[in-house]
Amino acid sequence: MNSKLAVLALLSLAATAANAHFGMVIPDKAYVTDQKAGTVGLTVAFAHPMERNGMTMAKPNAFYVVANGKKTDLAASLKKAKLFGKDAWSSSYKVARPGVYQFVVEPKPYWEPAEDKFILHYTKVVVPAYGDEDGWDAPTSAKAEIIPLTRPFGNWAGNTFQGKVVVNGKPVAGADVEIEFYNKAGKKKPATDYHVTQVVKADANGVFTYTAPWAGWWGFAALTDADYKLKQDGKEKPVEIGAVLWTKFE
Ligand SMILES: [Cu+2]
Repeated sequence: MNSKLAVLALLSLAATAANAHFGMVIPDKAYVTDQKAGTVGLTVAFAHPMERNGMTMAKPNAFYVVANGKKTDLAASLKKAKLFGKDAWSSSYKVARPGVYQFVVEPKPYWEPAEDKFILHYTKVVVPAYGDEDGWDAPTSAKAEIIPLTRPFGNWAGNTFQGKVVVNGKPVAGADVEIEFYNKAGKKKPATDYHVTQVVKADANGVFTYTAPWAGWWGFAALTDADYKLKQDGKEKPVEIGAVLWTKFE
């Protein structure tokens, strides 16, 4: 390869690195406080939230809510929607009782030719209702998840958030955690490509720490390699398992 091509190849590698994919499940309200406005609308998507690029999301394998120790299947509530011009999903759920509602999406594995692998982001958001706040750190049944160590709601911009990365019920030491702001209105302009995605590592116990600099929805994606492969065009390919948590800072 001549040097110009080499530089171009490096540039395209750099572009993918700065450009993280996130499973998304974003409620239209972060807290339910009023019975008259007890319905939560949800956007379910796969996107680059800081750069506002969508990716086409197939119908998820599973979508459910866990609250008061009970899991309720919401797959039938999913409707086609768009985010950043690409196929996404929407849902709505009427919250009738006090509780802490964990909405969980298990997508279909997404084939990413640029990275020669599948991406599978187990994604959740935690919405408290009517003053209840018990059980915000309860595990769901997802294969991979971030167990919050900081209550994942009612935080201020500038608060520090901690979570534990867990796959198959076990903490993942040293997991890479990518963090992005949901730049919904496009008002945040990253200073450089390096600023698009913030990166921290989990410690030996799978615990990571991040301080959100400004208000809004922030996504935390803990990335691990699956212990299995999936076939694409007859060849076995690696699978990136992401445990994603969205939380809002005010
Ligand atoms: Cu992508």
